[in-house]
Amino acid sequence: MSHISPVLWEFLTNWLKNSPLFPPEASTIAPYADALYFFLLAITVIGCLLVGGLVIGFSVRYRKERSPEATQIEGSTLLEATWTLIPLGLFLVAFVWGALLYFRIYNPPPNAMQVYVVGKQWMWKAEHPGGQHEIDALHIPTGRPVQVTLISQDVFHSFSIPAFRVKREAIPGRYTTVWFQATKPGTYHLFCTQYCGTQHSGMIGQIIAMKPDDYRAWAASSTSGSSLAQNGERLFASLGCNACHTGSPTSRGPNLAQVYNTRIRLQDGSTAVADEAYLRESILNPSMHIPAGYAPIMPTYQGQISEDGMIDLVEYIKTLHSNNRIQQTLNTTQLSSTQTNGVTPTASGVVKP
Ligand code: HEC
Ligand SMILES: [Cu+2]
Repeated sequence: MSHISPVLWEFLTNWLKNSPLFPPEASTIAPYADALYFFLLAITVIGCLLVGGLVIGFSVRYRKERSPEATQIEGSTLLEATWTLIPLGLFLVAFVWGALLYFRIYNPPPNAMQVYVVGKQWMWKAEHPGGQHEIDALHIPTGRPVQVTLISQDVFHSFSIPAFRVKREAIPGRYTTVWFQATKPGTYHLFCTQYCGTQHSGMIGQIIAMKPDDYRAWAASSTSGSSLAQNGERLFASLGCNACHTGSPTSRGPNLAQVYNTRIRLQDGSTAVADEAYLRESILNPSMHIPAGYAPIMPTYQGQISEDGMIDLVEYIKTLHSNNRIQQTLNTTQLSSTQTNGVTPTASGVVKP
């Protein structure tokens, strides 16, 4: 490695980055992912040249005419230690470097803007808390961390944005998340990178990264008129959830206000954190975790609520007097509440029989 001067290194990596082989580096994580990638690429190329060069060099140098008698060597501790310790060092560097990058990629900043994306054969449906819905497209502001919560409505899909160097599986029945921060305005590819049926190759879309002002203008002009939480509130009423979750101390179901992200004490003595997954499970499979002090009387809503509807409900429960993350939802909700005047959207999200 030390043989490669920084200038040559710079030249080579820049040349590769500008070649059509490489997607643009358009997120904060991209240069870090590429640095590790180039390091691995360099080690591979150098290792390959070294071994190949030695094989050829030794074959010429010790060819039969010059050394008819091969000498048997019974091992050399120095040589063996060298070829063990150098690769060990290189692998450990790759491991530590990779682990640090992994934590960076997997830990979203707490102030990340929230977006939901539902994968289904064969499209991506994006839903912003402010009520903007998009198909095969996702508008985001630059310079701000965005956390995408993914779920699939049917089979496994994979949400991949090469220009941001991020990719995460969209799994049926489970929320997964991925975050990124776009650095350059532009339109980037969104791919499904998990074979998901005959039209898998058509499951593509666009990520439109916009300057914050442009994004705000887009969000204001594209809202459906009601936020996810407002949709959720309507769904909550139309499904009769409020019959048991009235919020009063005598109500049959637990109070859902401020329940989000708190630790719930369960009947069996264990505890669980009421995150998105817990809320989703509680609605689809209420008997799975029963909070202490309540009878297991809640009916299951399995098969009655679409994934979009689930997101609305979860988003509603999240914003029920919760001080956590409410700010972001408010930010986007305010945008839409100015548009709501006179519009009476109907409850969606219920699976029609
Ligand atoms: C028949 C009364 C009843 C209805 C209707 C009902 N629930 Fe429940 N709910 C309960 C009870 C009782 C519990 C606690 C015991 C359990 O989980 O089974 C509960 C638990 C929950 C929890 C977990 C709360 C916690 O603190 O752990 C959530 C979330 C929830 N319900 C949401 C809903 C939603 C959303 C609906 C409508 C789609 C709904 N419930 C309809 C009675 C009801
Ligand atoms: Cu797919």
